[in-house]
Amino acid sequence: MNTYLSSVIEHVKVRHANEPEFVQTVEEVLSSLEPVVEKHPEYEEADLLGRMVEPERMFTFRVVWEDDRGGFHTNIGYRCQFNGAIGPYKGGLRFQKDVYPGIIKFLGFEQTFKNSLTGLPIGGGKGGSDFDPAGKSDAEIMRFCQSFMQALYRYIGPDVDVPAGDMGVGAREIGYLYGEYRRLKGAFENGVLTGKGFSYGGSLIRPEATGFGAVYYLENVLKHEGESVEGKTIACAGFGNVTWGICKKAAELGAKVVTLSGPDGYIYDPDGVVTEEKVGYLLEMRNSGRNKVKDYADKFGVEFFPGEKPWGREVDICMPSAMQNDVDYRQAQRIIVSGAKYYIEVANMPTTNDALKLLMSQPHMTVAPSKAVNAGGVATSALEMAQNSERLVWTAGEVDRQLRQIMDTIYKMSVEAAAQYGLGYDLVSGANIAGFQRVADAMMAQGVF
Ligand code: 2IT
Repeated sequence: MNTYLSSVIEHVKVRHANEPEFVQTVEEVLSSLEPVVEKHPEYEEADLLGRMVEPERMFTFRVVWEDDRGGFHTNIGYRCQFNGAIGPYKGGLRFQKDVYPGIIKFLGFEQTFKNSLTGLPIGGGKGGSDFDPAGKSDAEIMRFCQSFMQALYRYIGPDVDVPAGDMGVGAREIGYLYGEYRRLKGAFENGVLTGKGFSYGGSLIRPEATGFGAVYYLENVLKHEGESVEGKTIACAGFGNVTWGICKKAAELGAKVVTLSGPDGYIYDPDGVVTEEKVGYLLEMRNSGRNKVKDYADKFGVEFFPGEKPWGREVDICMPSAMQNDVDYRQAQRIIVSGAKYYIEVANMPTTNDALKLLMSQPHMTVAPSKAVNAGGVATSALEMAQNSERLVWTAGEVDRQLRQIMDTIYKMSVEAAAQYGLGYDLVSGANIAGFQRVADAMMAQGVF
């Protein structure tokens, strides 16, 4: 490997030795950039890569909240402002008990490339807390969000850093966070957060956008092979907001999602999660806070596989849409044997690096990377920001049209970037290169810091 690239990776491995997820994403992205770095010696002269792998800044703060019995609890909050070269920092907040700096950094790094791919003016950021929302009452969630924002508000703003939701943070949490921000600032600056409710500046289609965008991207992939979504079977993971959007759009286009998963196992529904009742039930499962996919099996009388993952089920398309490192080497082997032709990442970094390499080496398979496939979510967040700054509300049709166009462009840019560097039809490297290029140009133009 190029000596400059390998020295940057070595530095990251040493400096972030206790943050394996962050090291993993840096290795994956940087190894794609080899032909670019070879062609541009000026990047090494300006230590561009060495600068890109360090967040511009990162805050940690204490978040104390009171439970319903009057007990106090202390969590840690984070906000990582990873790269602001092409726009205000933008990215979600994750509330989950495993959150630690390595998770926030890997998500912030991925977000920088993803946001660049959207073609919109948004830099990369991410935040969250090790707060576990499971089993908390509505009042507890509200007090936690208020306390979290009391610390966060001084670091964010519509032109500075614009958080949104991620795992554990949906419209309810965004509402409480925004209410506290407004109270502290004494101003209706609703462009400070996205994923808001429609009544106070949220965008139509934002709830659906990540899942819809993933299916629009998939349509491009299938078209390339002379196929279409209609009639296809899809294995999904998780049952949250993103999976809900995929089920909804897939059903609309005549395809069916046949698996869902949760921390407790997975379900197999041969008829597909296609009816309004079934798709709607995913929202109920999420709102119940139980975090059990078995509830779906109980309600609709389908099979439940405790403690197992859906990978290896015979389907046309795998869309891991739950969380990072869901598919490891062994799961990837099962997918290959199952005969699935399309591996479309949806969750952020759902595949370990060795599993990703294995899948990409299969001549009968097409692999698409999450930073391109799930970019419709944040792209629609940027459309929400545009509406907020214009003091306008766009129709669902208008937002959906723009979302589709953005996804088509991301696909096309990825294909072209890989071809330009002689890599052939490689959607993974293409997305890394195309996302990198815009941030690199902006950083080179803005001087060394
Ligand atoms: O991973 C992601 O892109 C998100 N969680 C959405 C971020 C956003 O700002 O809408």
